Amino acid sequence: MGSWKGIIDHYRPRLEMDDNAPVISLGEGNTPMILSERLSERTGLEVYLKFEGMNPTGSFKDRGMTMAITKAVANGAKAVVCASTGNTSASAAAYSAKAGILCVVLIPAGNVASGKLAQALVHGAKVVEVRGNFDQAFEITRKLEGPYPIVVVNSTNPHRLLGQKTGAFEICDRLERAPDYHIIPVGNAGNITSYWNGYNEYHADGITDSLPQMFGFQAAGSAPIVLGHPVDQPKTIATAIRIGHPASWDGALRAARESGGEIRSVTDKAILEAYRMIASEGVFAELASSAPVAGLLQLSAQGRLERGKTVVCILTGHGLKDPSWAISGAPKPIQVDAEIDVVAQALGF
Ligand code: AN7
Repeated sequence: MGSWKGIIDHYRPRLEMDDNAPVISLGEGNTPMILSERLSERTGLEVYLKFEGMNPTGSFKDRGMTMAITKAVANGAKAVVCASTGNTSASAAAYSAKAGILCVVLIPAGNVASGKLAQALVHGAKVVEVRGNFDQAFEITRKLEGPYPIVVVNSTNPHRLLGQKTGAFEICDRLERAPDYHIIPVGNAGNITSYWNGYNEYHADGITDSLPQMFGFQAAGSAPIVLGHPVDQPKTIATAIRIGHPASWDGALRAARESGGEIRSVTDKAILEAYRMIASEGVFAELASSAPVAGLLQLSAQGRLERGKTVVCILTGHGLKDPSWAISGAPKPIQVDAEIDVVAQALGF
């Protein structure tokens, strides 16, 4: 689609957008859906990886942020704020820069991947590091709106969730049907809620004639929905989903229950293995984005998925956000003198 101009332009009638509002877009959406031959062979399913890391700021957050910032600007806002484990802040910073408004981000000190912090800084956001975790930063953020002239652009902002459902539309448009299974990481649980809304909208309008089973995966050390109670000190190497008090908890449960799916957890070890597995097939997604692949392998090993069916895993963010995990687990590069013979020898020729 050579003329792709972002999700508002493409899906406007489904997004409750005022026709005359100036659209703040960086060309988000229309992300690749990559058939994984290896995962398909291993599981006996047709496995697609929807690579949301290919959005303008490297994560799915851009689908909701184009909406939230467009609406904020239309309503006269001069400043927005979000709490973030990193990707929301990167996206909010970029779209605010595009709109020419102030962006404030509250992030958990020491627990945001360096690439995400770099993005917030380079786009000129006011970065506040909170000595605490995401949930604490989020609680403060919510209390800023109302008393202060600032709009919250976390996924509690309804425009965010409207935008994010376009991921489901793209999948159905591409497959020309709904997938049988949808597997997605769960942190604050906004995205699984949005996808379920999107699938239901297409189904209700008769564009698709079925609905996928929805499987959400939390990291084992940060799995409040699986445990059935909030986690005050969430732990996981997948910092993007290190969230113990998810805002859209009910939405995630509804998606799982209504679709016949489940909210489950995967260990950090399984996440890291999945991260390396998809990288070995050419797809570099961040740790949190590897949770659904770990989840696919778990579900498949337990015989929970019917062979021959179609499954889509949502790879929510790009691996370049946090290259440290890629480097630490790989063999060291060989260093040689700048001589053809030396290079050839080092290569074993
Ligand atoms: C790569 O950026 O919460 O379940 O503040 O960055 O909709 O929260 C990020 C979440 C999955 C979880 N994958 O999505 C934030 C933030 C990646 C993420 C999630 C996030 P939700």
